[in-house]
Amino acid sequence: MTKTMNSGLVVTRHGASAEVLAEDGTIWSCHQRKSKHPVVAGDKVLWQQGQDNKGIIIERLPRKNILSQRKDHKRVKEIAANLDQVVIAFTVKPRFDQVLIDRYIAVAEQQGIHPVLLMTKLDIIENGGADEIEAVANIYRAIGYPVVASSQKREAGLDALRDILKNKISVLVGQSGVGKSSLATMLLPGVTIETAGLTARGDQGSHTTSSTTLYPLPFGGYLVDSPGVRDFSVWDLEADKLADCYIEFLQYTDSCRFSNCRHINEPDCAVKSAVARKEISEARYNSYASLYRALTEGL
Ligand SMILES: Nc1nc2c(ncn2[C@@H]2O[C@H](COP(=O)(O)OP(=O)(O)OP(=O)(O)O)[C@@H](O)[C@H]2O)c(=O)[nH]1
Ligand SMILES: [Mg+2]
Ligand SMILES: [Zn+2]
Repeated sequence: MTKTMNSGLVVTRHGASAEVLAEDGTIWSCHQRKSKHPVVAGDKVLWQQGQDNKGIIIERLPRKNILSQRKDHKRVKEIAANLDQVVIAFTVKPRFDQVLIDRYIAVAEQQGIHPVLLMTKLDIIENGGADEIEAVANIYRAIGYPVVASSQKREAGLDALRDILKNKISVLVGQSGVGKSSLATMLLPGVTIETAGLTARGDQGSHTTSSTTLYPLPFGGYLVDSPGVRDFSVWDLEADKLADCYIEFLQYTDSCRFSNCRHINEPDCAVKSAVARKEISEARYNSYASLYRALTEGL
């Protein structure tokens, strides 16, 4: 007797086994053979029932996109697949890092995934740093990216977040400790994701969330919570496509003197002129230049 082939959505993976959400809403622990393409949260798969109430992943279906980080020259770490949105969480504590935001945006744009910015811990921001962080938020609003301000502690910004996440597949990313899992827990009745205070993490600021996991949202759509990053100097990006990922540069790039202008030190660069006229944010341009150098120097 041939076994029925089922379709499913990968919830999380640990080594050779993955949790798969079946169409009837049940979750199956499935084995994946080594020879097959490894799956990550968000992957669509075909699977069959095996022994011991477990499943076997037969095939990973083609991906719409994949969010990944390059660990070094050889290794790429895949985070999640088939995403509509990357929700980039940022705040003043543990540390504000605009270049990290721009790296996530660039990776998302390169994969055709919509970036959304999520300011967290508003209650802390209001005690210091509010003006600077609001100025940063306005840079992204001006480019056209949605920015949601939130506080898990005050339960603020949750309706705006629900509106953005509704009926979409979104992944929460950002530095470790910005409060991703805390907010995800607020949106998921009956689910508690482990979170930890910054002091409990020690000097190294260890990650609390250790695996990337997909959760069905009660109002429609899915949210993937991922372990935060501390620092990633290298990303899975192509240097010569980087300018295309800075969407506010696009209206200028055709006017550069050289058609292959890198917008670094070429004469008559329309992007740099726009920065001088303050039509492009200097902070965004600087992050472009530093990321371009990092990618070409192979750091
Ligand atoms: N004051 C305040 N603290 C918050 C808020 N949101 C989260 N925290 C605290 O920040 C700390 C880190 O929160 P987590 O949700 O574990 O952070 P995370 O981004 O998931 O961290 P990783 O899993 O390591 O990536 C916890 O102590 C939370 O209680 C907030 O809105 N206000
Ligand atoms: Mg977490
Ligand atoms: Zn140029």
